[in-house]
Amino acid sequence: MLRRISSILIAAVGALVPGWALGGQELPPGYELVWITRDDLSNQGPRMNNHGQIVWDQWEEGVDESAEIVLYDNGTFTQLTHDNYRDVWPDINDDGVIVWSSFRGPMGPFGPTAEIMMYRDGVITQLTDDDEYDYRPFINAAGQVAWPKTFGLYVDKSDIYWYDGSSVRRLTHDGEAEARSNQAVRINDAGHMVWTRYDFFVNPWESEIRLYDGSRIRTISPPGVFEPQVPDINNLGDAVWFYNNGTDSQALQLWHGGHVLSLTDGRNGCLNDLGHIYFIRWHEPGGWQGWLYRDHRYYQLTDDPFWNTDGDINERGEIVWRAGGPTAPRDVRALRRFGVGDLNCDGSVDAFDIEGFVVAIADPALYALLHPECDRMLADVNDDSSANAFDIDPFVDILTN
Ligand SMILES: [Ca+2]
Ligand SMILES: [Ca+2]
Ligand SMILES: [Ca+2]
Ligand SMILES: [Ca+2]
Repeated sequence: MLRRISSILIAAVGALVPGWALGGQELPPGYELVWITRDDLSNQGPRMNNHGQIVWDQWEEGVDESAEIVLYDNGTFTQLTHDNYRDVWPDINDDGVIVWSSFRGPMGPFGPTAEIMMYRDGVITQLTDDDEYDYRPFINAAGQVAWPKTFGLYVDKSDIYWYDGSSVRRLTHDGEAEARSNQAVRINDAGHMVWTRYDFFVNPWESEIRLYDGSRIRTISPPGVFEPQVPDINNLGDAVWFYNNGTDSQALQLWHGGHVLSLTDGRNGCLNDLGHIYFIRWHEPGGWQGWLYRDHRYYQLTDDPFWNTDGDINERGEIVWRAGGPTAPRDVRALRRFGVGDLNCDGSVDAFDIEGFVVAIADPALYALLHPECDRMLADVNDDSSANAFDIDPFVDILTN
C-alpha cells in the first residue's frame, strides 16, 4: 500500500521530471570544480556561506582521536580549535559565526558527551553543558542555532533545541516523553525549522518530516510515504527530503507552496532560495556521485571513483561536499562560480575579458556560442540581475583598480 501511493505520486508529477543528462559529468555554465583540500587527512561535513567561506572537520585517520574545525576563506586555511576534544559538524553563516559539536561534556557510555560550541569574532563560547549528546547544529543569518539533544544518551530518543540569540530553548517534547527521535534539523533565516521525527521502536522503523513555521509544529510529509528523512529548508519555506521507494532506492520530494512534488531518485538533498537542489545518487559499480537540479535541468557534477556525499549549496549556486572514501582520503570539493567580470572564465579578471564583456551585454546569443562553458551574467558587475550598459563603468573600475 505504501509503495503504491508513492508510485501514484510519482506518476502524477512524472511530466515535471526532465530526462537524465546522459554520459557523465556536466557543469552549469560559469562554474568550475575545485579541490579545497587534497591531503591524507580526513576532511568531512563541509558547509559554506554566501561569501564562499567553508568550514569542515578534520582529523588524522587512525592516529588522532580528536578532530578540529577548519575554516577556508579565499585561499587561507585557519584551524579554529586546538585541543584533544573531538570537534565535528560545523556550520557557518554570512557573518562568519560558526557552530559545531565538541565532545567535551560529562562522560557517557562512549566517552565524553557532546556540547554545542559557537565561534564569533575570534571568541569561542559553549551553549550547552549537560550529560546528553547535543549534536549537528545549524545556524541561520540571525545567529539562531538548532540541534537535536538525546535523552538517556541514545539517539533513538531526542528532541529539538535551539538558541534564539541569547538563550537556549526547547522546541519538541515527544523525544523524551514518547520515545520519538527528532533529528537532522535545519533552520532558515526566518527561524523556521524542518527535521525528521523517527520512531525506531517499530519494525520497520517509521518517520515523518516535521515543520516549525514560527508558531506551530506539523507534519508535512504525505501519509503513506515510506521513511521520509533528512530534510532541508530554504528562506522561502520550501523544503526537500528523500524517502524510501523500494529496496535500496530513494527518491526526493519537494515541499513547495503547501504541496508535495516528487522529483527524482536520489537522497540527501539541500536547496537554496533559487530552487537549486544538490543531491547524491548511487552509481554502479560503487560510487556516490553529486547531482544538481537547477533551472529545470539535471547536471551530474561528478563522475569518478570517489564517494561524493554530504554537501551544502549557497545563494550563488555554489556547492561544497565531501569527496573520498570508502578507502581513499576524504577531501573537500566545491563547485565554484567564476568571479564577476571573468567573462572568459579563465580564473582572473583582466584585459582578456574585455571582448567577452562587450559581447555579453551586446549579443547574448553570440556570447553563448563563443563561451559555452561560461555565463554572460558574470557581466552583471553592479549586481542588479541584468547584464547591460549600466555595468560598463563598474567593469572598467574592476579592470583599472
Ligand atoms: Ca579538537
Ligand atoms: Ca550535552
Ligand atoms: Ca578572465
Ligand atoms: Ca547589471
